Amino acid sequence: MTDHPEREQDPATTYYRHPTGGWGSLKSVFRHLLRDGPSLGALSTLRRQNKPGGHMCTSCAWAKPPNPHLAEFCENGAKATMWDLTPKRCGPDFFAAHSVTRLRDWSDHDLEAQGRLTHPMRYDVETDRYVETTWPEAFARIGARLRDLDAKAVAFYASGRASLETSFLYGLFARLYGHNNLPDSSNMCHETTSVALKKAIVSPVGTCVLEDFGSCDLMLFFGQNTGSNSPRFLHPIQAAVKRGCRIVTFNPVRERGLIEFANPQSPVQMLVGQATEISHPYLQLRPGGDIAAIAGICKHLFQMDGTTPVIDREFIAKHGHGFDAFEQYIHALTWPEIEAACGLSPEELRHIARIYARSKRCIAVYGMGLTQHVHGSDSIGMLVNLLLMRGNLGRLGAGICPVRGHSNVQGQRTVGISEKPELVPLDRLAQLFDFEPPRDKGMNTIEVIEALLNHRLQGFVSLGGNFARAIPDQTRTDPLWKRLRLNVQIATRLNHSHLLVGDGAWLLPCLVRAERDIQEGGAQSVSVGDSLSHIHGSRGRRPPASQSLLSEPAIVARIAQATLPENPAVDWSGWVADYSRIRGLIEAVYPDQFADFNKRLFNAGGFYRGNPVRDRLWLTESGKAEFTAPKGISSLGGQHDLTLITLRSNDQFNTTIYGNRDRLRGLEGNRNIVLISPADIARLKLAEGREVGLESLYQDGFARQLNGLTVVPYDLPSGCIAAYYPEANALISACSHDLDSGTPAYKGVPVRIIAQSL
Ligand SMILES: Nc1nc2c(c(=O)[nH]1)N[C@H]1C(S)=C(S)[C@@H](COP(=O)(O)OP(=O)(O)OC[C@H]3O[C@@H](n4cnc5c(=O)[nH]c(N)nc54)[C@H](O)[C@@H]3O)O[C@H]1N2
Ligand SMILES: Nc1nc2c(c(=O)[nH]1)N[C@H]1C(S)=C(S)[C@@H](COP(=O)(O)OP(=O)(O)OC[C@H]3O[C@@H](n4cnc5c(=O)[nH]c(N)nc54)[C@H](O)[C@@H]3O)O[C@H]1N2
Ligand SMILES: [Mo]
Repeated sequence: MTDHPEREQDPATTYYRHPTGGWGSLKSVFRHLLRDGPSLGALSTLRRQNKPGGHMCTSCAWAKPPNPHLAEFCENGAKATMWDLTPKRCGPDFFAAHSVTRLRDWSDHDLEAQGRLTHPMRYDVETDRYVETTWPEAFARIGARLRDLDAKAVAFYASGRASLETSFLYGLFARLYGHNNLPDSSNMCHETTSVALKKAIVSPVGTCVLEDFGSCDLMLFFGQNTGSNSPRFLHPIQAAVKRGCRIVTFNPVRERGLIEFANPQSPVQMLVGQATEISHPYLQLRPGGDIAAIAGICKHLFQMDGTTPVIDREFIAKHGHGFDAFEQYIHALTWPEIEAACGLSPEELRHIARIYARSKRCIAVYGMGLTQHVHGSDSIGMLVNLLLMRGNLGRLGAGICPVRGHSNVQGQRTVGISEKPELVPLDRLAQLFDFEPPRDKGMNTIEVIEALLNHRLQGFVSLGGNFARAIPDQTRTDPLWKRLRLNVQIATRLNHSHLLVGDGAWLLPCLVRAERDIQEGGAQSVSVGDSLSHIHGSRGRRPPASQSLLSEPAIVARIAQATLPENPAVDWSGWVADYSRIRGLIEAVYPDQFADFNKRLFNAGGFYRGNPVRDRLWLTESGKAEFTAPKGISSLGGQHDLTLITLRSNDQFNTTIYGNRDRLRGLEGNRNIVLISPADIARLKLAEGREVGLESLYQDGFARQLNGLTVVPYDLPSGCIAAYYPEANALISACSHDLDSGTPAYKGVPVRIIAQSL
């Protein structure tokens, strides 16, 4: 690890001295800009990023405001665009020089650092190399192989970056081919949200719009790292704090972005080095302790509710269902069990209950800290309970705000990328495209892993992403991929998933969103949906990285064409010639949400898909919002000493590792580290800098171990340790996931330290 001087002096604290944003973020952007020597054109692309008529950033899904800043991008958005527009190329010469077996020893960072993929490639088993192929050959052979396979044993994965147009075609292709096997990166991410919010309020997405952040007086943050993962959200937060809005954060890790923030867009803050203090208070609860913490706040609210009412009983009588059972559940909980589960004292929770009781308009914000747990859905249900207790749904300045990850992950799910047939208007698809769609449930991510482990999976098509590295249980799954009879990877850069291949593997390079997309009908635009359910058009203008690239819609359509029989109702070539026709199809299938899609494509700030919850229309069976009780008070089962959470740094985007500096956490130089509190280091007789291994204590009959991790002292609650994603994924069992949605429990891994790595 680093030999950072400040840490030597004071191991108990983080040693990052500067606020989020500020000069640190500008320096970080410029380092990335200069490293690859991007063209002036690439730099000018940033000027148009996230603005009407420009291209929508491929980093996070945070909202794009109607009145953007001069530079409406953040450090990470700039990195993502520069990464996409790198001048480096990874072409046939590179693959001729390196066997696939050899490349498997490379890190994902080194693989991606080779630059953009330039040519369609086929894996040749004899020479163990990717060799150049032509598009017609690739499509013909992929189509023939797909026809040969059992459709139900093939999965079409999508990473949440592909546009609405591509996603619609991909979902339609899957159903015409004969399956609903459409796992999505969302299955590892906010699937918990889709399931839990659906149960409570039917809307599977957040209820807030940007206006709400302008009028709330309290924001509760649960397990969302704004500074690293959705930095542009810091602007409305900072403005809210300035107006007097209070921010309370629940997170085992003291994340810099939620502590203080200096706005790079504000010359005054930059010059005088002044930052806005963000969270007050900041509660470092135990991992998986959110249900207990929220239950504790609710318990206090019941106790405080007297002559001065703090529970909105009028709202509950009119709009809530199941309140009595919920009240009984809370009464039955004892303070010792609440404290044991979350690590926060009744006094600390009373303080928050008081803040909440004084607030008139509260927004609850959350991320992976809630969703990636065995009882993740129940935590979200509890958060809805908390909001309902004071009528904080369906009015201005209030609501629930899951912060989504990939730039179009929420959008994809609304246009048919779903393994759940009941969520897709199959009858309308049947009518429009004259076929009988499959009605059986498809595989989600966990079920694809199971099918791979049971040797039932025959083929895999990947629309972006790095599935083999993003999933849990890599040691078990890695050797099995090469048994597949087909593995098609549509990608922009080389990654590890492309190297776990056997006969029938294809690597198909595509355009990135900032690049010009010219089809028969002229220059094309695509569209994406953001975290606040607004749809934005996006137009790329940069010249493509290679003449041999195709767009994602074109690749999907041409594989489909090569696979499926002729169908006069399905015009793949015509649709790809003019994407506005695909948007027309989306409008025809989803008329309520996408009315006048083409006309509204470039509305400033996007157009809103709408959410009945904003008008207090509850489409549940009871006709009211549902209070729910959790299955357990803690997301962690059994007795174990240490819980591992897996973290992202601000120098990565998922499995894309830009570099080794976790600037906001003050960590640098090495990602093979394990963060442990100084108290636990002493208790476990470890020492800073010592190399250790971790062993999973999850009981499913398989041993899981990870060695070579350097101990780094860090401010964490006792019993909580942390390591980076994806490096730590081999420790996580695919059987350990949210019970309702199947989202892997990446933030609740029972482990023990094995004193010395072997
Ligand atoms: N720079 C950058 N931006 C990204 C990404 C990236 O990798 N890099 N990824 C994108 C994607 S796909 C996603 S989904 C989002 C993810 O963004 P986030 O939702 O912020 O996800 P994480 O960083 O995985 O974890 C969030 C926080 O949860 C906390 N946490 C862990 N366990 C618990 C718990 O039990 N309770 C509570 N209350 N907190 C807990 C962690 O300390 C961490 O601060 O970001 C998107 N944006
Ligand atoms: N331990 C642990 N594991 C996790 C998580 C965690 O918090 N902890 N988080 C989970 C979450 S939230 C998510 S979303 C998943 C992420 O899982 P994925 O979405 O599958 O992974 P990414 O790392 O985002 O995918 C990166 C690859 O996408 C390709 N790519 C980039 N841009 C484009 C494009 O424009 N088009 C195409 N076709 N390809 C492109 C590049 O080849 C790049 O290598 O990981 C999950 N895994
Ligand atoms: Mo995600």
